[in-house]
Formats: sequence, C-alpha cells, structure tokens
Amino acid sequence: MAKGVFHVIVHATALLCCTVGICGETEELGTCAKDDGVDCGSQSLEVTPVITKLDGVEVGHVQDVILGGKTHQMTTLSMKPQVLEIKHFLTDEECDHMIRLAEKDGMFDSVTNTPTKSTNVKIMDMNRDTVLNLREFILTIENSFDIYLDEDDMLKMYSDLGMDTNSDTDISREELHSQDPKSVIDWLTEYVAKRPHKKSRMSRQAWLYPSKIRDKVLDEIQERVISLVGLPRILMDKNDEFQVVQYGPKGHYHAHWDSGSWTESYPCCHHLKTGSGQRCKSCRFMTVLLYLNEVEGGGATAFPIANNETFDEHSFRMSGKINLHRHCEDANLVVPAEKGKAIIWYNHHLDPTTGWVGELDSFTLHGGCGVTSGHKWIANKWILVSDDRDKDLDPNFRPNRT
Ligand SMILES: *[C@@H]1O[C@H](CO)[C@@H](O)[C@H](O)[C@H]1NC(C)=O
Ligand SMILES: [Ca+2]
Repeated sequence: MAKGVFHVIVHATALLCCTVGICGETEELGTCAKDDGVDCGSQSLEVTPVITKLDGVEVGHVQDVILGGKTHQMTTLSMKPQVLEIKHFLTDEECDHMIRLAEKDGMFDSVTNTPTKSTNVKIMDMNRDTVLNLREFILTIENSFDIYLDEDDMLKMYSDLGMDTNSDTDISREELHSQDPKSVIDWLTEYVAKRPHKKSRMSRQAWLYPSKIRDKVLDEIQERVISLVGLPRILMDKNDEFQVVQYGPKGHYHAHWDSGSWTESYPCCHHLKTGSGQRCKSCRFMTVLLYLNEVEGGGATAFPIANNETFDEHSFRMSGKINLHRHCEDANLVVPAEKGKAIIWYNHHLDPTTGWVGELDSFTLHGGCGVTSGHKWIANKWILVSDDRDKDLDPNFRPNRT
C-alpha cells in the first residue's frame, strides 16, 4: 500500500467531533466538551489541506503502489534526501507519445547560460588577497556564467586577451580592471559556442500542459502522478505542466537545486504573471523526473552530496564537483537512465508547525550526467508549492500563461 495517499487531512478535532456526531468524544483534547456549543452539523467539518510526503522507510525498501488499477513497485534509493524510484512508471508507448507531443510542440533551445550583459559577476577571491589565481578565476566564471573551464582554457583566455601582463598566472586587481568586461564576455561566448560541453546545459525543451492540449495519454499520465504524490488536487491542477527535455551528445546539466530557499525574499515564480519580468524564485516542493528513452551511453541523474554528514556549499564549489560532466561518478548517488522510470524526490522539508512546506533541503543538490552516446529524453514534473498556503490554495490565483 502506498503511504500518504490522502488528498486532504481533516483537522483532528473537527474529524473526531463531527464525523462521530457526538460532542464529548474528544474530551482528552480539551476542544470539544458536551456543553461548549460546538456545532456538530456537517457544515462545521473544516478541511485544511496539508502537505505530506511518501514514506520511503529506509534505503532498499520496496513497496507496492497501486495507481490506476495497476501495481507498481517503488524502491527507496536514499533517505537523505529521500529519493524514490519506480521502474516502468510509464509504458514504452507512453514514453514515445510524450516525445512525439514535445516534438510537435516545437522544441526550443534552453537558454540558461548565454553570458550576457545583465549577468552579475561574482568575483571569487577566496583568500581575499585581491589577486585571482587560476582556480579562483575558474570559479568566478562558473558562478557568474555557468561555464566550466579548465586551466588550459583560462591560460588561453589570458593570452588571447593579453590579460596576464606579467605572466604569473595570477590576475591582480589592476590587471582585472584594465580589462573591458565586454571583451571577456565576448571571448567566453565565442569560446563556448565551439565547445558546448563547457556550458552548463545543452538541451532543447518543450512544455506540455495537459489542461491545454487535451491528450488522452497525457491526461492518464497526469492522473497517475496525482495519485502517486497524494497532494491536494488544486496544487496539481493549477500548475499541470510537464517539461520535456532532450539532451544531445555531451548534453548535461550541472549540479543545482530545483527550488529556492525560503530565505530568498523574492516571490515564487508561479505566483507571478508570465513575462512580468520580476525577479522570482522557483518554488518546487517536489520533482518527478521521468525517463522517456533508453540512453545509449551516460545520462544518469546524480546527487553529489546525498547522505553526506553535513553540507558545506563553499567547500563543494571549491571541489569542482558541481561539474557533472567531469565528476558524475564521484557523486554519492547515481541513478541510471532507464526508459519509463520515475525518480521522485522532495526539494523541501516539511514544516510540522504549519503542515505546509518548509525550508529547502540542501541535500537534494543534483544534476544530469553527460550523455556519452545517443540522446537522452526526460520529462520533469515539478509540483509547485510556495511558503504562502493561502495563495497556493486560492483557485482564483493562477499564473497567466501566454
Ligand atoms: C561532507 O561531510 C563532511 C563531514 O561532516 C564535511 O567535512 C564535508 O565538508 C562535507 N562535504 C560537503 C561537500 O559538504
Ligand atoms: Ca598576473
């Protein structure tokens, strides 16, 4: 049996008091004594949706989940973060169908990392000696542009641009400031155009909206996801899209989080109208990743810091292991690509006091390993939940998609 497959949980007090129909049943809770005038009619049955998680129990645990009359096996791959896997969640025909829908929709290039004017350059002078050594400059470019260069690339840049005037492979503040930032950006743009594997993401994508395209197969897949996750239906209906992504040869996606931290003060993107141009954070409580094809080589999903005792972002960035093209096998959890397989994880903790979504779980850091041969097709289903329960549950609050 799947655990946590409730669509709503009724407030304990209301449930005991009102479904039983006899006030006084819950005296031990001190809320519902015989004479306190509680209306036990059905009107007072107050339903407050809460957020729940599937329970993976422990690593290696296998449980049956019945979805649309079919029994699937769900295996727990990790508990920190909790990562669950269901093989054959989609049939081969359903996978092929999703790919066809995406192709029909017209896939467009992902544009996550064209180095542009608006990018905020974060100078990574780790030891604060006002000089950037090679490692620090590599990290500066990684963190600012999502471009992953090695030392030879950097030395070529220094020499092409005449940056390192005294040839000591360090870039001093003077050397940096005598350089026009635009010349660096132009150099990077041209360099990675010829070497796409240096970019964070090499892929094409399309968005599929079950509510818009009214496709029977897609509707069935959507219903299967809804039964699996057991979350309030309104959350699923308001943001029903699947993102289908195709990674080409060398395609990969460096380690990242799918969601933002609640400490970021920006609004959740799904609470803004499309094209508002306002800065926002992704608020993706849950990720369901579906593999749509058999990848010839590579294409696993890696969680570099799963099950590590602690997480230190600074030391992680310094290690260079964010680059999953180079460091896939170093990841603590690697989930191989397999047609029809679903991988499920929760990007956030639960907040037990509110019953809603809590802070980002740092251990969900993950990415797509390089495709070494053939293509890789996946579909992402992000279940969007914000730190504002009322807005998420308000049926009138919908993003205005164009
Ligand atoms: C993994 O855990 C160890 C022990 O707590 C810690 O020293 C190390 O920095 C952690 N690694 C990362 C990448 O956070
Ligand atoms: Ca120098």
